[in-house]
Amino acid sequence: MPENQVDNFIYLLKGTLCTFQEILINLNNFKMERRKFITVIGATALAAPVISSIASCGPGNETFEGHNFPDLPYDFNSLEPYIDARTMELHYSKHHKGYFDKFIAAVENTELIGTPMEQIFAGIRKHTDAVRNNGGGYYNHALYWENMTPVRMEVPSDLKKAVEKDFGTFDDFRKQFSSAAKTIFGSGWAWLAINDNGKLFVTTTPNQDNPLMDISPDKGVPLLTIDVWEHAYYLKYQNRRGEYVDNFWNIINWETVNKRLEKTLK
Ligand code: MN3
Repeated sequence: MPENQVDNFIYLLKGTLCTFQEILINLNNFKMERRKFITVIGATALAAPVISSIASCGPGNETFEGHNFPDLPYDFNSLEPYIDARTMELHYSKHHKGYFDKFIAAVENTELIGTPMEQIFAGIRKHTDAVRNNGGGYYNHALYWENMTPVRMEVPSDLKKAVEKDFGTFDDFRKQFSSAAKTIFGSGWAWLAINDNGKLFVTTTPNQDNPLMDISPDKGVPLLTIDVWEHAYYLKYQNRRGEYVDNFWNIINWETVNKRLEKTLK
């Protein structure tokens, strides 16, 4: 029989679809949750998310007081031929997961573990480089996966109108966004965002920064983003970043972009 509650927990989970090894890996990833679980075992409010997180056993669904490693909303090969499956697999499972794990390690045992990302970014100048870089990497990639789709979409009319109001024509916006993405020096992100006055604008950020950060010269709420770090495209496109950026327009999830806009206008 199991000797303590953790062993008992593992023992009970042995019957799930996960292998025993996967459970151990997941438990290791959930060090903080496990401590809480032991402390409050029986308190279903906290135990339920832990159980559901561990029981899922795949990438995604890892939850730390509001910070979760999101599921990829489609398969690795779904964005082909524009983004290849191997790039997607490495980008999501290694790069994005790495940022998430390092972010959790940086905020574990601090008040930031329970703080929404937007709030952390609003005061990012007070925090460490580990929080800034890994928190940005965790958050930005989640937006990026969400704003892509294998299904070709039309731009919803409300979004189109909003873009035309601030950029003249949709094509002008497209040129500005593409040009920004193509000309970032080194690694970074291009954004369509909306500022406090409700004006849409295109901007870029270096490294893993984003427009929500207080150190960003152009502050706003992100609506659309493209990752132009080489790891996002190099396997397929090598040095041809421009081709990757041009192809990005085939896989933009305009419904998601429109929903983000609606949310900011509420
Ligand atoms: Mn990336």
